[in-house]
Amino acid sequence: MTTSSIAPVAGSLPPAPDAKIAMGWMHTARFLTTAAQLHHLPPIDVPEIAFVGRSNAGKSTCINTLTQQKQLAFASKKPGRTQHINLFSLGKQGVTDAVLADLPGYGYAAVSRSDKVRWQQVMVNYLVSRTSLTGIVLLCDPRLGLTELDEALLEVVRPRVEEGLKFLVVLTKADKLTRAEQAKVLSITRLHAGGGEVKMFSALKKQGVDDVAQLLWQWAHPVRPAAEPEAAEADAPPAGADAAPENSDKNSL
Ligand SMILES: Nc1nc2c(ncn2[C@@H]2O[C@H](COP(=O)(O)OP(=O)(O)OP(=O)(O)O)[C@@H](O)[C@H]2O)c(=O)[nH]1
Ligand SMILES: [Mg+2]
Repeated sequence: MTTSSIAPVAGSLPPAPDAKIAMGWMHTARFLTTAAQLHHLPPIDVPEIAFVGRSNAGKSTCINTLTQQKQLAFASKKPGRTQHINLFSLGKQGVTDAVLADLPGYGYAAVSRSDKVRWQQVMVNYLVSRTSLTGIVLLCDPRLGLTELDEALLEVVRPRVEEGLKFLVVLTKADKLTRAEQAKVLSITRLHAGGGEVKMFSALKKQGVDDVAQLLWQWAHPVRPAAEPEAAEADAPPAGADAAPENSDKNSL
């Protein structure tokens, strides 16, 4: 394991919502679409949060646990279960205000070399160029720690994290570790994540679920900077002029 680190820039996050609000929001998740290629993904105009990590790390299970739905994402004992980018919409009253992306895992030995290379290219392109990508949740089995492949992913996303992309390391399967082991791996991973957020999580014991849900809610509902009075005045349309629509709908879901 190398000692590279990644430190997200401070963003303007709203105060953490009540856990019930965050979990209620998560529970609204519904399947949106699935795609094997980047260009098959629909453009979206709400924050997109991607779950990435080694095969079998627990990405799909984490999504099911957060959304309190047993089979929203395909989880399996067999590594390599998720083979497409699967998108899920979140939002009350059917109004999408965020999207979760479940990505295929990397590092699965039984995959052919050509499939590995193809998937690596899709994933790197996704991480580098997906404009709606607002946050990345890197899932990691704490018994393995951040592996070389995870470190390579950190390098790929580093420039975007430095520009404000949100980043969280979730250490899954915490139920496999004692409390003392959890404390140790948390502090080691925090060092590697260079001060970035790291959280312990167990789908089995429901550990860390509220915490992660609250953080993702914050990512998806950033505080909009208040317009400066002078700038606001200068930008104000002349009396009687029609206000421009706030959003063009060319990128809508
Ligand atoms: N004990 C325990 N097992 C877990 C936990 N989370 C996931 N697992 C198990 O880990 C295995 C892999 O889980 P998945 O959610 O399918 O992993 P994935 O990262 O989506 O895997 P790929 O789709 O292959 O990339 C399954 O057998 C899960 O039941 C957890 O918190 N505790
Ligand atoms: Mg999966």
